[in-house]
Amino acid sequence: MPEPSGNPPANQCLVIVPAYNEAGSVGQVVDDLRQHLPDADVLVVDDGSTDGTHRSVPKGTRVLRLPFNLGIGGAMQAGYRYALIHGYDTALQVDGDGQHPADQTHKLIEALTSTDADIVIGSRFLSDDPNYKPPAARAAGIGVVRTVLRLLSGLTITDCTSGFRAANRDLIEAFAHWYPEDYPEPEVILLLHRAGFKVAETPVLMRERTAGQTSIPFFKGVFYILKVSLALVLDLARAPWPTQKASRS
Ligand SMILES: Nc1nc2c(ncn2[C@@H]2O[C@H](COP(=O)(O)OP(=O)(O)OP(=O)(O)O)[C@@H](O)[C@H]2O)c(=O)[nH]1
Ligand SMILES: [Mg+2]
Repeated sequence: MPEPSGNPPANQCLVIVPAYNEAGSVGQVVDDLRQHLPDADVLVVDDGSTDGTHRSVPKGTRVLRLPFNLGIGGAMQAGYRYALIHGYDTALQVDGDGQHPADQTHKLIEALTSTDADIVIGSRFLSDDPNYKPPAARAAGIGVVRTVLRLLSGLTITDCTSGFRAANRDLIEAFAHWYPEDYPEPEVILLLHRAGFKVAETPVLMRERTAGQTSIPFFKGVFYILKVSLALVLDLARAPWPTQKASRS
């Protein structure tokens, strides 16, 4: 892809919607985003879907169709690459399965712009929501990853697997060049923290995916926990990434 050029528009926000076989939900996700964030642009990253996801995206919405399935990390990196090239200042991540209500996006943006955080993560565990609780096995798995992350970094991020996030321009630049693969969300937190970036959380409401299949059934969930925990330990051996914040400012 070409490097950024020209004079990009200032103060713009891109909502990146990763979608893999989300034909049943992505249309509503985009409509809701347009209603609640009329000034933001929306980019659906169709990650090699085989169910015609791109045809369910409302007309006039940007769609980046990847020729084959890269996985969530590759899909996110592609979205951030788009954000960098087109000069966006803020990027939001909103899943294409309907779990992240558009009316909660303001909380992320507010937390990002009113604090010194470089990335804000929407946490379902910080909000007292009578209508939605993640399944017990999923909550327990997230608890294990949270504990590993805390032991390795000292950081407590309650919803460390949440993909509902807002990132600033520095991180758009960093993520455009590299993003962890496979189950990337907890690794991103550890790597950013080690590099001196500020990771914050804010309470949000979430809900069940509105259509489609979970990608993490029980046994895959156990594998996920082991794999992510090992990846986090190995990340301690990496050079801090992205380029340390102190040397950028
Ligand atoms: N699973 C999976 N999701 C992808 C991929 N590429 C993009 N995505 C999107 O990434 C988002 C998060 O994936 P989900 O499968 O919803 O993961 P999750 O929210 O942790 O788990 P459940 O919603 O409970 O299944 C969704 O919008 C997916 O459509 C991929 O290769 N695999
Ligand atoms: Mg989901």
